[in-house]
Amino acid sequence: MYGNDFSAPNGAPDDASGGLLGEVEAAEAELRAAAARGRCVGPAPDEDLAAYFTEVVDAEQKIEPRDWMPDAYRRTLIRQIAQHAHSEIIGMQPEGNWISRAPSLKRKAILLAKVQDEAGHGLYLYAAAETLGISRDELVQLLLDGRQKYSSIFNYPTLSWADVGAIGWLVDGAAIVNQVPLCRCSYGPYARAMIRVCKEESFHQRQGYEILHTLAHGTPAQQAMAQDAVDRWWYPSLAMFGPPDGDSTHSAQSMAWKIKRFSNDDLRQRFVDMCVQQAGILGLRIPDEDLRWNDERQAYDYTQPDYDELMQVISGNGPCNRERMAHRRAAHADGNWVREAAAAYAAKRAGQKETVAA
Ligand code: FAQ
Repeated sequence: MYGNDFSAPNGAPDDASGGLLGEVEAAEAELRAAAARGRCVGPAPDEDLAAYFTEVVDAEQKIEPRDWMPDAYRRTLIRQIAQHAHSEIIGMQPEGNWISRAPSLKRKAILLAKVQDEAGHGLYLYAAAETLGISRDELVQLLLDGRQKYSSIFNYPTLSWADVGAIGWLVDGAAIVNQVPLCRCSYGPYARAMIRVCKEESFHQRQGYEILHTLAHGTPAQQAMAQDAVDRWWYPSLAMFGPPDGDSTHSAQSMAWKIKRFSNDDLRQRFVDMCVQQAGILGLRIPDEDLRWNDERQAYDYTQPDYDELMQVISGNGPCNRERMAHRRAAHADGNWVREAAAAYAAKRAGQKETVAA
């Protein structure tokens, strides 16, 4: 973990992600324990492969790239991991927009490091997807052709410096709530990538929380800027968890395969409950008149996001979809010479090794 340069105010959770980091550590310990248990050596020669797959999943062990897996399981993982990787890469744009305008050298350095981390997350995830038999080049091409998705949230604009705080607190916060259970995903390479990603996301959420805390305790203009950012990012952040359970096409099967561990609505609820407490400490208001504690459910009642808007954004009609994709395509074209040079260098090195071996 990164250093701890921010003392949480009285009553704030030590970990701005609401103790989720402890769950990541527990998942990491479980991964090690699963590897140490019996059945991870592969099926016997005459064993039914589908039965072996089910047994491994039921026993909370990990499916590894060498293992047989149903085609639909492989396709689901490629879809989800690729969408996740693309989100990390496109997700660099809204905050990257503020690197040169961050209010101090310290803020600039922190934001630069955070945006670089997102690139790193994209790389871990593309690498995890490659273990399923598809290349990173193919995945990138699918994104550029508009045949694979990325998260709806990155199609909203960052209008003020406070938006960088709101992205950290709410967007990274939603990302962690969604991703901590993925540390226990049945596919080993994805679970392992998520453990590292979640540890870093926890730092990201904390930096956003600290930006908002500073603004919310600053001048009236700074307070207003922080509140305006939370007002604009709240509902798009709720929508990140996907359609409501009744409309989620993949949840039931993904949960049966232990790729997803909780439904979209369960995770959304967990996020709301976590944010209400933190908003109180920040001194910011969640923009929902109907938000109130429900004693019977032991959870907050809240207003759902606009799912028609989510579908519009997913289908390419959000405020910034065209701009984000145009930027990504231009960056890809600009980077062509780097890929060519790297390939030529790798070919040269391979040639040298052959000569030495001969
Ligand atoms: N945006 O049946 P479900 C981050 C699609 S990373 C776009 O419920 P599923 C870090 C879904 O793909 C954020 N599309 O689907 C960061 C499906 O379409 P398809 C990304 C969405 O997969 C922070 C259809 O709707 N995180 O933020 C969205 O079971 C700051 C039906 O939906 C991940 O990708 C959406 N919000 O559940 C970076 C986490 N929601 O493929 C930079 C991994 C749904 O059939 C800065 N992914 N769709 O055409 C997941 O956990 C899941 O894929 C869900 C969706 C929960 C997103």
